[in-house]
Amino acid sequence: MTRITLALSKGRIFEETLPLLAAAGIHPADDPECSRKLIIATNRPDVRLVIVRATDTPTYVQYGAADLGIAGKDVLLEHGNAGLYQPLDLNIARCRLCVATRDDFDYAAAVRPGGRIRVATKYINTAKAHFARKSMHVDLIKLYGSMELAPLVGLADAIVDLVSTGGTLHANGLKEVEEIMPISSRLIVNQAALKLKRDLIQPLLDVFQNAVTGA
Ligand code: PRT
Ligand code: MG
Repeated sequence: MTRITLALSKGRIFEETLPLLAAAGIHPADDPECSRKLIIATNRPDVRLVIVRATDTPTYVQYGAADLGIAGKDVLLEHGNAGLYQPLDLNIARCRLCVATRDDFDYAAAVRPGGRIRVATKYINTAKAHFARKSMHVDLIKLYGSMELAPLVGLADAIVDLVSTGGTLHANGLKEVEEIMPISSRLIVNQAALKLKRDLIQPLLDVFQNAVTGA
């Protein structure tokens, strides 16, 4: 039997994907928030889910360990598009990628062409490109989480991070000084799988497309 594997991260992407799966008649057998299983069966014997770290989703799909996946544009920009077909913006897990500083930092004075700024982020490639467009020198410091701490303890002048409600920035005395881009999650498909398993994958793409456009 031909079978397809969909890679998802638990948390907001899993939660917001459930209605799309339901529209395709696919219902997971376990909830990854409760179960420790990493491979989750569904009501359809030819569809299974694998639960991966959000930043690892493109890697599983690129190598064909998963046929499809759902990942944030933030993650995809850092990963690159090698081996991935990106047919659909699912418009879920929306937020924005921003520059933020301490409330008392003069960002307007810092962002002049030729200026220099120290930025902590997990989005090194995207941040580098952003400040290069502004003709600024940037010293980038790679972090893996809790970026909001960096400006508070003098590790960096600014952070590049995702903002949704703004509550985390506010709680830490930070302010959003620039939006880099809006972010949502995209469906990604392994290019070889799309050719070899088209009869299983294409109907899923069609249902997702209709669910997204409200058709
Ligand atoms: O959490 P973990 O370290 O395991 O991994 P992850 O953060 O990579 O995964 P997850 O599940 O938290 O995020 C998966 C995807 O959801 C991201 O790649 C984004 O595309 C998307 N997304 C949408 C968000 C947010 N909204 C979001 N608000 N990802 C993270 N956040 C964080 C943000 O980094 C900040 O720390 O939430 C905090 C800000 O939220 P507000 O509401 O206080 O502004
Ligand atoms: Mg997170």
